[in-house]
Amino acid sequence: MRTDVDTLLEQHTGNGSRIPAWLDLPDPKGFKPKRKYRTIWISDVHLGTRGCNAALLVDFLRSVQCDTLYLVGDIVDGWRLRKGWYWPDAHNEVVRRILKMAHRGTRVVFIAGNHDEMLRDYAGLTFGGVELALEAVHETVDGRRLLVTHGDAFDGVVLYHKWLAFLGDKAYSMLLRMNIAFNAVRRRLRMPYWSLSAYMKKKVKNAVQYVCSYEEAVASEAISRGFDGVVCGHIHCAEIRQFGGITYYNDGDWVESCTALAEDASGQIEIIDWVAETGGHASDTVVTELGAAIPAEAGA
Ligand SMILES: [Mn+2]
Repeated sequence: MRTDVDTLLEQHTGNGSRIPAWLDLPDPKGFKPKRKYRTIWISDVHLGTRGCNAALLVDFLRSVQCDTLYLVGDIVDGWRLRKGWYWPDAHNEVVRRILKMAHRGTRVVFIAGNHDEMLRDYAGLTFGGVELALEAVHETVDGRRLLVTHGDAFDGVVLYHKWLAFLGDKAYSMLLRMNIAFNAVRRRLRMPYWSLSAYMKKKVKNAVQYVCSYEEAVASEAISRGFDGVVCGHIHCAEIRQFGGITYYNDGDWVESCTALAEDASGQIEIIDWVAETGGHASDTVVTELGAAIPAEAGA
């Protein structure tokens, strides 16, 4: 099926240039001056799933500017896509925005997670300005060395042996589906996004215990390897915590909580909660890099 976006893309790509012309188009109108950061970390976007909050993520990425952007794994959900293709235009818009940031000089490092493990074979290569890697070492402006890793490798060493064993994989998928349906109703009632699943996770005692032992496992790895800190994702739980001499950072996710980590010019790292900052009023439409408005979800 042809869409308006296809037509626009043709107008902007069929000119024989070596790269797509949309990379050089100015940003769509209506976006505020960008907040400047040295570094931004995001993970667990899960493109290719219904749970992905692509509209909020595009809004966030358009609102910031950074020297380095780390994509800390599970950006594309290969596990979901293997079961059947699901790729609304809004998910393309996330990809396009990231490529545009790379084109404009942001260093983009993509660390493969477990849901996009198929990309691990390509570690060491660069696609469209995006460097693929298994892990990375980030040096903050104040000279601290941070290990950047998705963090799924630590599932096995924690108490419950498997992430979300407290509910079981099926029950967790069901909870995420409930979260999508719940928020679809809230949107219709013009109520802001509110994560049911993130709320449940904070309330279930075993989940809280799991998160704690996971954080400890990741932190002890960073200590044994001589780092000053570690940045990871994977458990969809944004956090900054001190373990002895090292700092544990988790950038959260864009399925449940819509959070990122950002380092400012002085080396301070903070959690950005995009639902809290924007009121969670996700738009039904996403403005594309070409200026067209498209539905935020497939079939919306
Ligand atoms: Mn993961």
